[in-house]
Amino acid sequence: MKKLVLTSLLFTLLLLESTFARTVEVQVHGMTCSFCVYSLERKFKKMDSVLKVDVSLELKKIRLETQENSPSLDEIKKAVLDTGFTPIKVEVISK
Ligand SMILES: [Cu+2]
Repeated sequence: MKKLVLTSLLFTLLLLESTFARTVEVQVHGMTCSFCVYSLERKFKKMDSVLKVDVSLELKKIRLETQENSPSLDEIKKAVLDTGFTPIKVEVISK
């Protein structure tokens, strides 16, 4: 019984690990209101490899939880540009 619990716990941890493979933060120029936030959220939510989107108007930052190697940092930059904003800095926070 104990072994089963440990095994399932380990499995859950592994699953979480692969679900949140990478956190990326993007500093964005040009965000001024909640519509800006909404359009960026919508853009990234459409991407299959993006698991979680968090846009902060206050910090002018997008925080993404993505798959390990996708989307590429260039694709992230392009998505921000396509939405009408300027990506100032794209960095991988954790992997
Ligand atoms: Cu706006």
